[in-house]
Amino acid sequence: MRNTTPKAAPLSDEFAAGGGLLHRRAFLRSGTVLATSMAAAGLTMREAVAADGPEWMTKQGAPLRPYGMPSPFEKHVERAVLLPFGPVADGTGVALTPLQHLRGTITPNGLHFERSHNGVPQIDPAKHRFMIHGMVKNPLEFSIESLLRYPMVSTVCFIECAGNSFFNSNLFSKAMQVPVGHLHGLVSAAEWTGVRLSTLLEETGADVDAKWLLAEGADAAGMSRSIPMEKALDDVIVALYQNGERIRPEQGYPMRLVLPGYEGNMNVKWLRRIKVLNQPTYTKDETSKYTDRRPNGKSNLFTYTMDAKSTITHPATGLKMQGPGVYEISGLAWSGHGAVKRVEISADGGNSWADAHLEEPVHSRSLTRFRMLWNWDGKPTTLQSRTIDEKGNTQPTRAKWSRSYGPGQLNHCNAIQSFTINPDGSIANVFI
Ligand SMILES: Nc1nc2c(c(=O)[nH]1)N[C@H]1C(S)=C(S)[C@@H](COP(=O)(O)O)O[C@H]1N2
Ligand SMILES: [Mo]
Repeated sequence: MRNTTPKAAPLSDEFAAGGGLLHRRAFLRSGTVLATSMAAAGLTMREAVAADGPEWMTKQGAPLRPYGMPSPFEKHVERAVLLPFGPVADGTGVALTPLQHLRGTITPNGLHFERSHNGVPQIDPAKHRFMIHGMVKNPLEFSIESLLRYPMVSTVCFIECAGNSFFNSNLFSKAMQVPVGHLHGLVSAAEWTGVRLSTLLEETGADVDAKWLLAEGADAAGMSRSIPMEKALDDVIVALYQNGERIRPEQGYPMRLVLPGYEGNMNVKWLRRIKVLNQPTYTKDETSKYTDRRPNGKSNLFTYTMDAKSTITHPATGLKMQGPGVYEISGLAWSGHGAVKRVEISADGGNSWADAHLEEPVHSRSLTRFRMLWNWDGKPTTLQSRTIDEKGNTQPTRAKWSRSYGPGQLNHCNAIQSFTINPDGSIANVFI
């Protein structure tokens, strides 16, 4: 993020809301210059071009290689690995997407977040089998080779862990000062390609009163969840490809379920079987875990859809301001209910709001990039964003979200994220 000094102060009609939020046209009018002036460096353009080229123009570059890797100068761009039980259980935990270092809407495969309950199994695709059994007419076993012969579909969607944003949940009474990737990086988006689950269920056939499925993974956690038949027949994919290449081991190689919009936990990785049933199974992952505490002490079961949500990623914790001036605020918005319709930004702690620009295409149930121009006057300022999705869902303040659940509630936190920009350029996570 670079600061710029506008040549002209914004006109009053260029402000979109309080705290310095600007309409997009203000950037053009201000004649903002982001680059270094060559005149200031004492060079004419002719002298600068005639001077010796950079060092890397003087020798042959690195040889061609079979699989590309990021530049060594980007080493700091990596997932944050958090192991709640320490190194004794290093397959249990999360690896969070570094949102503060990414500017697009699709997560590179090496940076897709990971949530695993008992490590990543190394599965030989030649030996892997996927079964559909239970209340079906024709139980079937599929090899990867056979699955690759079915007609495929692709869906661009996010996967979000129900526990995403846990640092802002009722587990914490104080806002944690960690990068935005730690705060909200249990969400990633990819283009998933595979076979519709409905295509495979058509082949096995299902009894008329079969209303539920049990999906189980081939990891040491044997992670399993119940899935309503209605969702299975609607848009669930048995995915084999992630952004065009075969799914990464961390994401479920050689195959996983993708349930667009539903909580991450149900997207069973390393999928080995689906049992067709007439009732849910009440597995450990849908009873002791992934249930929601109500204020009255009871719990909600089967809260599938991930709510409308957003976070600013630039500027955000993990980054630093470069002085007063014009910045582009940018961030990510999403909703498990459908497409993001609007994103509003506030630069005065929620007193006034203005619509951000949404980057096209806006995919239903995927990450949408929003942008808004902002003139920071160098004073303490609190930035917020809130999504309004196509069904009218939006985000509560953190105080309201916190009250609507019981103590210790961790999952499904879609509270508005607030970042305070301090005069020294530091950025803080704050609870409002
Ligand atoms: N078999 C199996 N599937 C699993 C898990 C697991 O530990 N084992 N973790 C679940 C959880 S809690 C989430 S949030 C998503 C995470 O998917 P990702 O690691 O590809 O981001 O996978 C789900 N599927
Ligand atoms: Mo999760």
